Amino acid sequence: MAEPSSFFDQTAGVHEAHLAALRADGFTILENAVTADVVAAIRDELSPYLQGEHFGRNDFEGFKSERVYALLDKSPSMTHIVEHEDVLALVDRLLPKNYLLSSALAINVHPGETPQRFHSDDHGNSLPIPRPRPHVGVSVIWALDDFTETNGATEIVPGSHLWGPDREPTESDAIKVVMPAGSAIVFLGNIFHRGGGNHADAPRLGITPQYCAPTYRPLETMTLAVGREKVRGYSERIQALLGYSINDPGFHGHVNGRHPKVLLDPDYRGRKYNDELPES
Ligand SMILES: O=C(O)CCC(=O)C(=O)O
Repeated sequence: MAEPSSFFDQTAGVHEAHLAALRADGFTILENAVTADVVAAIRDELSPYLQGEHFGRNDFEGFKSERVYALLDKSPSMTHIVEHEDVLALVDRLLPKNYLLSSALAINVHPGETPQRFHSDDHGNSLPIPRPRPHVGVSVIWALDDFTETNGATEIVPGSHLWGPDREPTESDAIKVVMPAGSAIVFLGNIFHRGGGNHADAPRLGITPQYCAPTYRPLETMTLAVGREKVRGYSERIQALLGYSINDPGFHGHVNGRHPKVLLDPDYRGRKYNDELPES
């Protein structure tokens, strides 16, 4: 499989430009960030789960949208997007160290689906912090089909991460995220957005890995959702994102007083978060 290119290496300063866009507008788009081979491999691995059996159970999930969760338990190729180096380079700058993978799900929006309600992904609006509030998560939506004007492209409300408590989004505030398959929108967890309605004649498949600050509970309990045998086969970075990590300062995330990686490797003796501490 051809390696996806890193556009950050191609043009000096592109990384900073994406960060500036994220801070000002709340989102940025990475066009053609994985190859068609990666898109095809993920589609292939997901196809057994996209047979019309997992439609949403409420209006938010979408009665005409298939939702498949725990993707790292189902599709090994998902690692290409979950630990995509350009995405993580941005998330590294936007979330505290030791951030976690909060969610990784597929959303296949079928024809006839209606728009979702506007929402933010990081659940921070349930905190006793008035808007505008800091983001506590970063979301990514990868297009596995072209996202078009008509097929249910994500709709985002530019700048709404900076809005105060007296403003709620309306349809006219939103723009459609039109992008070719293999592209991704990266957005702050406190920005308003929604899945669009699909008026086309074919489904629209998107994958959304979401990352959260390590002090928040991930949406999916990844240490339970992804089988340990599968986790053993993943990179250290993915293992850490799934929760086999310890947060600094302190001891946040330990298992019986030990680093959770002992559950993957009983001989693991690495000490927590800080290389200067002795092994434990
Ligand atoms: O599928 C999409 O475009 C967005 C879905 C979404 O925002 C969600 O379900 O939280």
